[in-house]
Amino acid sequence: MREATSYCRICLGYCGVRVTVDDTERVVKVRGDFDNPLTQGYACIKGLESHAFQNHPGRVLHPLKKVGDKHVRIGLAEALDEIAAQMKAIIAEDGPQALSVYRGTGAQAASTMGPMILGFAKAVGAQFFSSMTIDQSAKWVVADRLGIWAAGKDPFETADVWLFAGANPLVSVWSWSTPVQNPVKRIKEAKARGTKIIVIDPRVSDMAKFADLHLQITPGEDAAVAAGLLNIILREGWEDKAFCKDHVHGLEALRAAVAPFTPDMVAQRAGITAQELMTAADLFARQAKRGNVVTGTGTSMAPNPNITEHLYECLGVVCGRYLREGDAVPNPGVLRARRPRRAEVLGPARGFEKRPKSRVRGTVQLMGEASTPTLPEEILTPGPGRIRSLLVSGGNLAVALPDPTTTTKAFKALDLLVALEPMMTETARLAHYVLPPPVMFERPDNTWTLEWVNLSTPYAQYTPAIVPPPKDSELCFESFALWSLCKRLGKQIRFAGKSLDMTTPPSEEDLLAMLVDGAVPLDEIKASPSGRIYAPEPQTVEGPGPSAGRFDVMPDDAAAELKAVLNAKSGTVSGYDFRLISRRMREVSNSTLQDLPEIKTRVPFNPLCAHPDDVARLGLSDGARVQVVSAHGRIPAVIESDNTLKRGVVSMTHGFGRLPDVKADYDQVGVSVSHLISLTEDCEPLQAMPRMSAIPVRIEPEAAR
Ligand SMILES: Nc1nc2c(c(=O)[nH]1)N[C@H]1C(S)=C(S)[C@@H](COP(=O)(O)OP(=O)(O)OC[C@H]3O[C@@H](n4cnc5c(=O)[nH]c(N)nc54)[C@H](O)[C@@H]3O)O[C@H]1N2
Ligand SMILES: Nc1nc2c(c(=O)[nH]1)N[C@H]1C(S)=C(S)[C@@H](COP(=O)(O)OP(=O)(O)OC[C@H]3O[C@@H](n4cnc5c(=O)[nH]c(N)nc54)[C@H](O)[C@@H]3O)O[C@H]1N2
Ligand code: SF4
Ligand SMILES: [Mo]
Repeated sequence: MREATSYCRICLGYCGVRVTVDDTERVVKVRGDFDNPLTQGYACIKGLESHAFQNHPGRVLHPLKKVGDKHVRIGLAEALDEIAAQMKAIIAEDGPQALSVYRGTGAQAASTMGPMILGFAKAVGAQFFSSMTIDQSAKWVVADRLGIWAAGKDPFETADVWLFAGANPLVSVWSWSTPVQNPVKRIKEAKARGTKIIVIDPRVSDMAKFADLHLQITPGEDAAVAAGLLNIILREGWEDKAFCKDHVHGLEALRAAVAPFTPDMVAQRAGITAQELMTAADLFARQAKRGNVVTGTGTSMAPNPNITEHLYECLGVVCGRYLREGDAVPNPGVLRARRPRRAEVLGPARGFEKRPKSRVRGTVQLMGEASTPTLPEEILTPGPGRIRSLLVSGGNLAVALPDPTTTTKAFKALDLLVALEPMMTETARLAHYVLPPPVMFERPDNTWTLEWVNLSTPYAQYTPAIVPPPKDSELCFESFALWSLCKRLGKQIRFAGKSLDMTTPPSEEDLLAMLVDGAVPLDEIKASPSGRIYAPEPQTVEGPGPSAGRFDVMPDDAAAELKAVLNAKSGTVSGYDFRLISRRMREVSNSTLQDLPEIKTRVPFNPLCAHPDDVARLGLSDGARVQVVSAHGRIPAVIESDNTLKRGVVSMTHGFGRLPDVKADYDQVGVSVSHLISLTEDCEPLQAMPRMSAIPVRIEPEAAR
């Protein structure tokens, strides 16, 4: 037995861990690393059980090829030859646009994966999809329409106030601008500093339990709530007038557009009191001088995500809640080179208008990516440009997408489906080839991804591979598979801004080293196995440059969307008296980890949670079997009382269940909520984001059928 130091990469908490390895070089135990200066011993159940993921009997240990209904072993080189030959044939017949790739959330488990997949797509000319456009695509729309503050938002660490809307980072351990490493500790520290926390969530979420003010709103009414907050702020004159004068365009148009959203009207729509809304506006804009808003999947999956996100962002804009000239940059960069931070707006690029639109629904590309919810339609719609091949890395798209019936049909219609995937997931089951990579403790890595996404502390960690791949396995890094396919296709792949040598495959260590261009040499980072908080040369925010732009707070398209919100009928839809909301569970990560023994004992399936009064109103009791019915589908569920929910709201976690054509018992594996969701109806028109929260449903007792 020996112990080694590493960090968990299941989510972006990147918790430092100590890993026990037995004499056969198997990881047998994982615990939090108290020497890690950032996460200080914290690790959640997922990380503590990650050895069971690595040692899972269902893990794929050899490349597989689908022959008939079965997957059989194939040598890696042979598999790569066959995949490349098929890609080549498809390109010859239909052009490279008939190829596509999808990067899932598993890409955060390996820093090299994301840039390599992008490099592959660019090299071969394949269409690029990612989980971002089935997750929080509204954020990209808003960056493109409203603009971005180049220096970044006010840091959480120095904020007087923070508003969380539709985000629960204490469970998701994910956020765009809040530190999430050891998140409960971070929130407690913030509260001790006097930071006021406002939470907008239909549920008394884990985050809401720490809130100074919680608006327990009716799901799907965030646009009205955010408009209502802006209306109060602008009416009372609580905006930062100097900031608006220098950096904002369209303030009067915004003022006029939000004016109809009076406190009484919003209160009625959102099921809160006018006083609560006014208190929130006062706390955010008048009492506090610094601090911003962070949204999550609760708002991006509910209806009208683009205007909702726009208005929540505008709260920070009109109050000028950004790093200003002379402010200290919290993390100038450790692994990543420092870049100038300017106190200026990068004006709205509206890039989505300039790029080609999708042939199937005219949906836009965001940041050059095609829209993931349109992928099944892209595959199933005949004609030039039809997608015939899909390579999935770090994703379980067959489960992640709405409407598993259509999605499965589409994936079966592909000429070529390749999964770079360690587990026999539902997507892997459909794949023509499965190429398994080494998992977490079998691979070296560094915290580059985290520093790129959101890390407010100048911290870095490197981990070597702690154990070799399992004996007699044939695994390959995603980077190797993608490089090898490019080589076979005669294409040059680029990574970290450089063209890779196409004669000798790059090692994972080479690629990791290529990512690092910061002030601290990689060797120095390697010398602190538990990670280290560095003290880089301080950096301050510079003044604006000559090409500074302005935030556009009410462009015509956003105004039209807000008008539609104003005119929309609120309240329940006839025949569907509940609203089903999305929510994440601590024990699983989307579709992963459900099968681990310890996790199974805790969450064997995904229950339907409802307020106890609603359970009683339905004449049911805990454990009763029900059917959840939407306009799109029906699923079985077991009901569970949960007094954190607002009355009339039910919640259920996604990522459970099997493919529609696999016989599976709900009690054993749960069920996919995605049967209740349509790929085509009720979608955001711009980027086709489906309505995946605040879904109108009814609950039928099982006996009624
Ligand atoms: N344990 C765990 N962690 C995860 C994941 C996981 O599956 N499990 N998934 C990862 C992924 S892929 C992502 S994108 C992130 C997401 O991270 P978050 O966005 O923080 O996701 P959730 O924890 O589901 O929190 C969403 C909150 O939105 C609320 N909500 C639902 N509908 C509405 C609404 O209409 N309005 C408002 N205001 N709130 C609403 C829900 O009650 C919930 O508290 O988490 C990541 N981390
Ligand atoms: N109904 C409903 N649907 C949803 C959501 C919802 O809230 N409700 N949430 C949406 C969101 S936010 C997202 S991001 C998507 C998630 O969509 P996906 O990212 O497609 O789904 P995951 O289940 O996170 O898949 C991650 C995969 O990565 C694999 N993996 C783990 N480690 C490695 C590794 O080292 N290398 C490789 N190559 N693979 C690895 C895992 O085994 C797993 O299969 O789902 C979306 N779908
Ligand atoms: S919070 Fe849990 S899953 Fe996320 S990195 Fe830490 S231990 Fe891993
Ligand atoms: Mo996500």
